[in-house]
Order: sequence, then C-alpha cells, then structure tokens
Amino acid sequence: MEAQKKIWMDGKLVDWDDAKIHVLTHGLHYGMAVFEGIRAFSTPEGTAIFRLDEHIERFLNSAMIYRMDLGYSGKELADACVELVRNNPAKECYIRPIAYTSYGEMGLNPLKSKISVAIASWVWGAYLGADSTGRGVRATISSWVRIDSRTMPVQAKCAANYANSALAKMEALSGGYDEAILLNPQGMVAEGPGENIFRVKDKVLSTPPASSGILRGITRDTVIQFARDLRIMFRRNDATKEELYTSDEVFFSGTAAGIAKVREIDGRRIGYNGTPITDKIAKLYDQTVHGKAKRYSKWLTPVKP
Ligand code: PY5
Repeated sequence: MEAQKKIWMDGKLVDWDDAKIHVLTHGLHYGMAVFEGIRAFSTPEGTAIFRLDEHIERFLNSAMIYRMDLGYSGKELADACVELVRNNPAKECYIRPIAYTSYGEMGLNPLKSKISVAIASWVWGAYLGADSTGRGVRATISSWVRIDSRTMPVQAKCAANYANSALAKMEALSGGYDEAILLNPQGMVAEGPGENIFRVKDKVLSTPPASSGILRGITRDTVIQFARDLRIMFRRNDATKEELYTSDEVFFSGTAAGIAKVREIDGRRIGYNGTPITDKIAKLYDQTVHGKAKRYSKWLTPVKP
C-alpha cells in the first residue's frame, strides 16, 4: 500500500504515519469494529464519491446493531470522508471508515469501552485482479458455510464477520482459485467473502435475497436498479450450487471488486456463449461511477472545495 498524506482520526486529520493505536485496543482482541468500504472515482467534474450517503447509512446501522454510539452524525461522517479525500493526493481511491472499541478496558463487556472512529483512504485497484474485468476469475464453492444470522448479525459490517470470509478466501487461494463462493446453512448460495453474487440463466438475472444471510451490498442495489432501467428481467431468488454451475453468466458485485466476471466454478466453465448481460451492466457501472451517465449523477458526491 502506498502511503497517502492524511487519515481522519476521532475528528482530526492526522499524518498517515501518526495514525496509530495501542496493541491493547479492545476491538482488536474481540472483533468489535464496524466498517465501510467506499470508493471515489475521477469524473469530468473532478473526484466524486459513489453512493456516499448509502454507505454512511449502512455504517450507522452497523454501529447501532452493535450498540456503538459513534458521537458523529451521518452528515459529519460524510463531510469527514469528503474532507479526507480532498486532502489526500489520489484522484481515485478506496475509503475505509471504521469504528471500534478503544483502548482502556479488556473485559468482554464492550459497553465499558470508548468508541473511536477513523477514516482512511488509499489507492486500490481491481480487488479480484485484471481477469475480473477481462476474461473472468475462477471461483470455488467453499467448505466454510456463511455465518448465520442467528449467530451474528450478517447485515452489520463487523470485523468479526470477516474471519469467516478470510477462511473461505484462504481455502480458495490455496486450491488455486481466485475467489470463494459461500453457501448458507440451508445449502443455498449466499455470496463471496467480500462480494455479492449474481447469475444469468435464460436471460433472467437473479441474486440471492437478503434473507439468504448476505450483506445487502450497495453495488448489488446499483445492479438491481440498472437491471430495471436496462429492462433486464430480474429476480431475487435462492439458488443451489448446481444452479450456479449451469448458469449462462455469473458475476460478483462489490465496492472493492466492482463488477467481476466469473469464468469458471469448480472446473465448470461459465459464460461459454459470451456474457452479454454482465458486459452491459459492467459498462453502465463504469460509466456511472465515472460521471458519464447523467441519469445516475445523483449518486456522486463531488469532493472539490
Ligand atoms: N458482501 C460482503 C460480505 C462484503 O464484505 C461486501 C463488501 C459486499 C457483499 C458488497 O457490498 P458493497 O457492494 O456495498 O460494497 N466488501 C467490502 C468492499 O469494500 C470489503 C472487501 C474487502 O467491497
């Protein structure tokens, strides 16, 4: 990672190298941290943040679920993201707000800890690599089952959830794949470790419903709105892994990953006859985030002073 200039910490912009925390920070030990992943893109009018309000709303909901009082309003946090990006050199970047239980108490009761909030930004290319926008990535169904909402709230973007994601990711990589696909405890397709998943069968686009135990992705919502506007038939429905294997097209969606094509799942070739629907959506996504689709300019928050 290349250092940027500033990181926002508890209300102030501090120098990149000074954004440090104590090793006994409570959240580091017990996973009590909620975070967001947001991107800023360059547009003809300068750098702009994509769907900032929706990301901040999800951040506040994650904090609320974990009973964390952030001490900042949504507007203050959104303004802090803008201020940070404006003060850092990158024209396109990934933005990571995080709230965590701070240093001071070590017991399992997080309610005794002060909550700290930080926002960092850095340059992050295509999360699943160059193949994700070209010929597609290779995925495998994980032996790890996606966490269940009876165990942890899956809608809260909590650091603890990502232990499950990391296990699936490591297993996929060590098997020679690029990414994992997790099933839920009912055996239905849930999502990737850090991405939602879509499939196309007989010209119908579909994705698992929120009740399948996924994170309700903001990119997922963007794709759903695109499908409506492009008049692509769309359904939210559960799918088994063999329904994925026999799909005409499969792709991941996420802030880090963007629209990432899947070309193979467990040795089964996907997209044999081209990927026209994925390509249409990926193209519109690219135009939208770069401020070249007027209809969606409401989703862009300009960063310029
Ligand atoms: N599902 C999970 C488990 C995720 O972590 C993410 C985002 C998504 C779906 C997609 O959500 P959205 O479209 O709102 O981004 N993952 C983070 C991201 O910034 C972290 C990835 C390392 O993309």
